[in-house]
Amino acid sequence: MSMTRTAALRTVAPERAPATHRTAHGERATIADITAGLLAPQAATSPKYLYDSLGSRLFEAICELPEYYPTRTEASIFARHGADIARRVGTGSTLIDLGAGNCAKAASLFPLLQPKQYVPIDISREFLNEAVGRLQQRFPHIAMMALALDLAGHFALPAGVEAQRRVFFYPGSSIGNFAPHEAIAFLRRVRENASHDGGLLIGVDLIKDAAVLDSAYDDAIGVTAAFNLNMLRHLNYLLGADFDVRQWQHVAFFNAEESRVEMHLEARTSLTVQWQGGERHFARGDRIHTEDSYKYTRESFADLLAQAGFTADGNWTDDAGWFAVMHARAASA
Ligand code: AVI
Repeated sequence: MSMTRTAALRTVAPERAPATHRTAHGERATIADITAGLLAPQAATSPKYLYDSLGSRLFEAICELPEYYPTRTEASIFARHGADIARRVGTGSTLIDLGAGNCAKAASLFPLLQPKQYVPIDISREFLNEAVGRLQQRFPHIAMMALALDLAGHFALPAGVEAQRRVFFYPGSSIGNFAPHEAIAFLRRVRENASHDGGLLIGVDLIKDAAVLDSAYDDAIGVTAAFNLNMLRHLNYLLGADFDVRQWQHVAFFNAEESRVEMHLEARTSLTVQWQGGERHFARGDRIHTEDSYKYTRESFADLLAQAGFTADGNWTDDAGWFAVMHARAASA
């Protein structure tokens, strides 16, 4: 993953302190996971560590940037094609929101989709409960059941979730933060939890001109750079590490061969990072690979859906063909 915002950690990283005074706040498994990535020949970290509380707020700011087209383009597709999408999905479903956060995207579709039950899933219970409490007042006729679940591994929906007409909602192109084989594995787990008459409504970012992609992930005022660099503060907190953020720079580019935007943090100078139980030297120009954001064509994503046990059944896009909302049905076994 895994990593999508679904697994956002929502922790708070304190200001930088000398390594000797630092304490690791991460759980043992987290520390082992990050250490293995930092010591790998090509240093890498899971993008889930981008999302401490500041990281989550920086991501919200990214969504408002003129360069970051996915959020507004997806919203424009729902605004323009909402009635058609609702006809395909059907009303009266059990709408299961994967990585719901503040539930705003799903809530904007309630008038069209008129779900019978709404099941938002997020890793943070407090965050969800607050959002669902407010939503239930606005839509008292929709049954709501908030679930705090980590979707990184196998998951099973509890008995209180209606078994019929389960429609999984996964907007925002978060699926792109999985490598394709991980995306298939994740969507297979979703398929296992879908009823025979269930489906999936998903946002997919499409391949486009490299210049558009490069600037979407390296904006003029540096919000995405701050989002990426903030991971180092988070790692300092989780590992008790002594990353000096000023010694690193944000690098992002479209890798056409892999069909993904890559984000890296690059050492601006020769340096050594220490943390509890490890250290690594980085030469000037060495990088830590922090995120991939895969881009698809509608055809290649339909193929991926088929490999996960879904049959593509309708898609909607914007005039420029930059983003797609796709609907798929659970294919019969
Ligand atoms: C959350 N996810 C879909 C974003 C993306 O576009 O891959 C995360 C992001 N990374 C940099 N900018 C936005």
